[in-house]
Amino acid sequence: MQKKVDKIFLDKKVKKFEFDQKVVPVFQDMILRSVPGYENLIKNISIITKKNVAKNSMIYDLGCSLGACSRKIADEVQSEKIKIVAIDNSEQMINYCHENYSNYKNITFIHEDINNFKLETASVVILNFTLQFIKRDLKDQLIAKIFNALDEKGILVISEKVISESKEEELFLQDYHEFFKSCNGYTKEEIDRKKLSLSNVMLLDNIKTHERRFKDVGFSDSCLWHRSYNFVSWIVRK
Ligand code: GEK
Repeated sequence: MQKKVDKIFLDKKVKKFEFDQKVVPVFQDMILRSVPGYENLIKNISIITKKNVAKNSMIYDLGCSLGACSRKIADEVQSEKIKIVAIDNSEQMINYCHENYSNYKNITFIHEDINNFKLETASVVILNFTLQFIKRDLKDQLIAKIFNALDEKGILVISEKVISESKEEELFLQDYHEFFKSCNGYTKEEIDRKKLSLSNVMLLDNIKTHERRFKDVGFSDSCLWHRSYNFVSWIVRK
């Protein structure tokens, strides 16, 4: 995995954020320095998957970026019987995966919009910080599609940055998150520029809205199993 340092927002010109050729080489550095608990999430998503994957069934990693979840699962489960399908609509991300991870024989990397992709029956579906990039009017139908694709005992593992219900908590957690980023070497200017670049691209909900959506599409229950500041993850059961 490449280890180039993310300097994208040292540039004063701010453009709408895209997962493009500039982001690919710095993506790992960017996500590690921006998402508190990321490594722990990846490790534990592989463990959660190992516990739930059914024999000969499909695992989907939707919005896979550079396939961190998929690769960790393939390493952890170590069975030729599992089939992981990792999908991203960034051509550059998927090209990188094709070029660098062809040794992962049970992962198929696909360039596609997950809103249009037809899912086959699966025992585990992962949305690790992907729903937050899906347009508001498409979020419900994506979660419903995942519900319909999961087998009887299937699970969705979903991680998201969330907003708070109260203004006070929102400011409090934002302050901690920005301090986390500054401790990881980002300047105030870089933090502000990235925030601007992500406005109207990263579309966040609060915890209640997510949990209501899981219920509304038919999931029986959701467990918030991980939280670091305003970054949370659920295991959602059919
Ligand atoms: C990880 N899960 O490292 N269809 C397919 N992919 C999409 C779509 C879409 N409609 N919209 C956005 N993406 C990864 C991290 S990053 C999260 C996920 C972040 C993709 C987008 O191209 C990007 O690669 C990914 O979702 C979100 O565990 O960078 O904060």
